[in-house]
Amino acid sequence: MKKQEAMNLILKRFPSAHIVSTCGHISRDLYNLDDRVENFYMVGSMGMAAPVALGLSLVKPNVPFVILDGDGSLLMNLGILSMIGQQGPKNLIHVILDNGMHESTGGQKTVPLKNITDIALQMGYKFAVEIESIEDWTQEIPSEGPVLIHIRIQPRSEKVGKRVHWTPQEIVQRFTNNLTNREEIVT
Ligand SMILES: Cc1ncc(C[n+]2csc(CCOP(=O)(O)OP(=O)(O)O)c2C)c(N)n1
Repeated sequence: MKKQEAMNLILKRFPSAHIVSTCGHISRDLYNLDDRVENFYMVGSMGMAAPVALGLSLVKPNVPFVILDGDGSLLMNLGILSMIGQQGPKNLIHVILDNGMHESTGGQKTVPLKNITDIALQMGYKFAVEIESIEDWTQEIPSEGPVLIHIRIQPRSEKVGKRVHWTPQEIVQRFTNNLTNREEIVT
């Protein structure tokens, strides 16, 4: 599956979720696909999208959150799986876009993510699924979490889109302004 296809599936399945995306091309791709006020583009800090989203999901338990993580970013902070599993936020969906590399910095190979769905379940996630192709997506993905969706994506074949033009301060400002007024559950 292409990264853009995977992102479109996620946006369609969780249309009203606030999304915290990891640094590099994943945030850049989300920005170019759909620059919503509900997007929090994590600038610079690999491995920190998931902890930020965990904190938000605990403070705003009635708002759905999605993490768009990379395999490299998750590996940078694998311990977050145990923290999310232990805290058990029902409103948190953790998506790993796994291209087997650090695409953003030139394509250096990552250590392969094996059985990450089993590990997540052992850690306390309520549901975990590995997706190889669009056909796999037909199965029911629950919206009550914590859920882990491990999507294997192809290396990029097209040019990467433009950089996020918002400053980190602007990203925080528009995201939090929007979130402050948001309390209802809509998945
Ligand atoms: C702690 C830290 N180390 C290194 C970097 C540099 N860096 C930015 S994005 C990236 C690769 C991210 O890989 P992955 O999460 O797999 O996403 P992909 O680039 O493949 O989309 C690296 C190494 C960083 N931002 N933070």
